[in-house]
Order: sequence, then C-alpha cells, then structure tokens
Amino acid sequence: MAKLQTRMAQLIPEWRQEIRTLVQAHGDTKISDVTVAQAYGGMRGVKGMVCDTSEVPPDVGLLIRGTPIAELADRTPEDVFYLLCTGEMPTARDARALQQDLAERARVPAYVWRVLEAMPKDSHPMCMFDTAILAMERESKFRDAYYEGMNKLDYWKPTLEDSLDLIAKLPAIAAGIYRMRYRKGPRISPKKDLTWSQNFAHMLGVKDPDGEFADCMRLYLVLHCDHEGGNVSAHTCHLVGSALSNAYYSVSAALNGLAGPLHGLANQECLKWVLDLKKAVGQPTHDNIRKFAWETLNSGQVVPGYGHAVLRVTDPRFTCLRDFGMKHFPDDPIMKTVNIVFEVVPDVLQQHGKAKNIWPNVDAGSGALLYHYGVKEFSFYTVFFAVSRALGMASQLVINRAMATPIERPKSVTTTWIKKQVGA
Ligand code: HAX
Repeated sequence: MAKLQTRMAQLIPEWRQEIRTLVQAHGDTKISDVTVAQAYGGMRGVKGMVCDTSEVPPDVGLLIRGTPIAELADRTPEDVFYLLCTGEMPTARDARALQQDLAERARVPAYVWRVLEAMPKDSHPMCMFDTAILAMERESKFRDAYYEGMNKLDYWKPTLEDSLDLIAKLPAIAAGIYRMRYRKGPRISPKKDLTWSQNFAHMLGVKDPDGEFADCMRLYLVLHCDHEGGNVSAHTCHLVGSALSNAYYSVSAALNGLAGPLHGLANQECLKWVLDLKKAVGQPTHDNIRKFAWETLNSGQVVPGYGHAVLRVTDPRFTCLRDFGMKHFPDDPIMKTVNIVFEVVPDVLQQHGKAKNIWPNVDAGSGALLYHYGVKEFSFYTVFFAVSRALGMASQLVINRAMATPIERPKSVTTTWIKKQVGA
C-alpha cells in the first residue's frame, strides 16, 4: 500500500475516536442560530456542517489544514492533496510515490473519448468535462465493493481508490477536451517522468519553451484546490456523496455547480469583462474604468471577480496570481488593466453600497495569466478550476466516508410555517 493510504489508515481511527468523544461530551451544545433572513438567504453563515480539509476565515482567506494558502504557493498539487487528506505535508519521497501512483492510473478509457466526440461541437467544455467524469462511473471500485457487501468502516478505502483514479485522469481529459473543442490537433500523450501539473501543461500543447506556463499551471492548481465545505460545489459533492453515491457521481454533480456564473464560471466572465472594457475604452485609465464599472452596475449586472459570500478581504489567491503575473510579465496589457481594475472597483462597489465584500476574489486575476500564455478560449477557464477543485472535493469525500457522515437531510419549512412562527 502506498504511503497516503497507510497514513490515512493510521489517522482515521484517531479522528473517529476524537469526534466520537467530542459528540458524546458536547453533542447538545448549540453552535448556530438560524434567522428568517438566513432561511430565505441561501443559509449564509449558518454553521451546520463540518469540513476539516480547509477553512476560510473572512478576514484572512483560505487556510489549508491551518496553513495559509500563500505559504503553499511553491508546492505541487500532489503535496497539497496529501496535506488535504492527512493534515500533514508529505516527505519528498511520499510526494514522489503519490505522483507515480497518479501517473500509473492516468490512462483514460477509450469510451470516454467516443462519448466526448459524439457531443455537439458547441457543447460547453464544463459540460464535456462533467459528462466524461460521469461516463466513467462504471469504473467505480466503491460501487463494486458496496455490492459485494463491504464493511461500513472500510467505505473510505475504495472511495480513496476512486478519487485517485479520477484525479489521475482529469488532466488528460481536460487537455483532450481543450484540443478537441478548439481544434488544436490530436491529443498529446502524458509523459511518465512529469508531475501531475507538468503533464497537464504538456498535454494542453501550449508553447512553453522555458517551463513558465507549467509553473503557472502548478500554482493555479494549488491555489484553487479547496475552499471549505459550504460553497456550491463542495457542498454538492458532500450532499450527493452522503447518499453513498460514488466519487464519479459526486464530483461530476459538484462540478455542474462550479459551472455556474456566480461560482467557477466567474473566471471566464471576468476576463471577458476586462476585454470588453478594453474594447470599450481603448486605453484603460482609472477614470474610464470607473465609468465602465458603473455602467455594469447600473445595467443590473455584477462586476465579475469581485465580492464573496464569505471573504471580507482581498482573496490571498488573487494576490498570489497577481504576484506571479507581476513577476513574469508586468508589462502585459491585460495584467496592467487587471491592476487598475483592482485599484478602482473596490471603491466603486463601496459607493454602490450593496456588496458585503468589495474586494477581488480568485477569479479576478486568473484569466489574465492564462490569456498571457496563449490560452485565449475563455469558455475553457472553469475547466482549469475544476481540475484543481477536484482535489478538495475528493479529499472531503474520502474523509466524510471515513467519518461515516450520515446522509444529509436538513429540514425545509414553508412560508406559512415561518409566518406562524413569527406571528405575522
Ligand atoms: N458586483 C455587483 N454587485 C454585487 C457584487 C459584485 N461583484 N457582489 C455582490 N453584489 C451584490 C449582490 O448581487 C447582492 O445584490 P442584491 O441585494 O441586489 O441581490 C448584494 O450585493 C449583496 O450580496 P453579497 O451578500 O455581498 O454577496 P453574496 O454572498 O450574495 O454573493 C457572490 C457572493 C460571489 C455571488 C457575489 O459577490 C457576486 O455575484 N460576485 C460576482 C461574481 C463572482 O465573482 N463570483 C465568483 C465568486 C468566487 C467563486 O465562488 N469562485 O468560484
């Protein structure tokens, strides 16, 4: 058994005991109240689920197992997946073992390509990506083991196997969709000696003479890996998984949520907004960007890449991406525009007075990097996000299986019930 599996097998009994003791001692302690506004308002701020892989303190931003995301900016996605699953940073040897394990699982079944080729040519890449994952459901080891009568305590093991199988294949599937959907030529085979993210960059076929794009991919895939448990995609994965649907069903369902414009699709919307702005104003200045932002707001639209349901500061992931861009291509015109937008939009949103968070989120900067390296197909941007976010979803799923988290079933109420309750 590889190190990740053995380490999890050691940790899981300890976690189970810890939670059992906690619930026995404090099970009746209240941790949240729910107001009428929250019931109608997307349950914002209601504490009703547990996620140990990451958390997002509103005034700090993403912590992966307690470590600020910016401190992981030099790491690989393999390191981060190990960290998400175990709470520990892998040794170089363990990270290499995980990388090799993923490389051995990377082959995509031939039927997946046939399914994708049969889809309409204008299908959205996210729809193709999610369909590919769903089509592979027949590969599920959890499904087989469940029907053979597996012990409940072992559910996490085939879930981890499914997760590793799935994660291993995602770069090849995503790159294959990119090349098919935008007529970039035949698919490119992975190389055995490359890391997960290097292989992704390689299979996309983007010109990368000095490895800078591969490094950008590494960073991108680290930064987008997880964002606690309540966001639309993570929560969907958890909800679907709570019915013991396997990793293929759960991750595919979750990514359908990521494909929404208020969630992961915002990164494609964001660069489009920046390019529309450039087209409209010619040479971007503080004044004309301010005017353009007001036009967006006055026409009843949101400024994509700004605001957040939880965060109340500049997203540290935005800062990491911006730092990367400023280090490698400070004179890039899109990068320069993103910078001026950053100097202008928070002030505009402040005056507008609606958004609770006026600061940029991760999506405000990521498109500028991709665009710089020649990935100019916006509709593909959310797929990059999805490849990375699958790491967080899969780790949460495995842990929830290990902790025997029950099927999710919050209670809904009717408006009549609420009226009675409040005496209205
Ligand atoms: N531009 C204009 N108005 C905004 C806004 C923005 N960037 N952000 C929030 N608002 C508005 C909301 O639309 C809402 O208006 P109404 O009262 O008229 O409905 C009001 O401000 C209060 O919203 P909020 O409480 O601050 O924000 P929510 O928690 O409801 O929504 C969103 C959070 C991220 C969806 C929101 O800020 C938004 O739409 N941002 C633009 C889209 C975007 O960048 N999404 C990506 C978020 C990060 C992510 O999940 N990536 O995957």
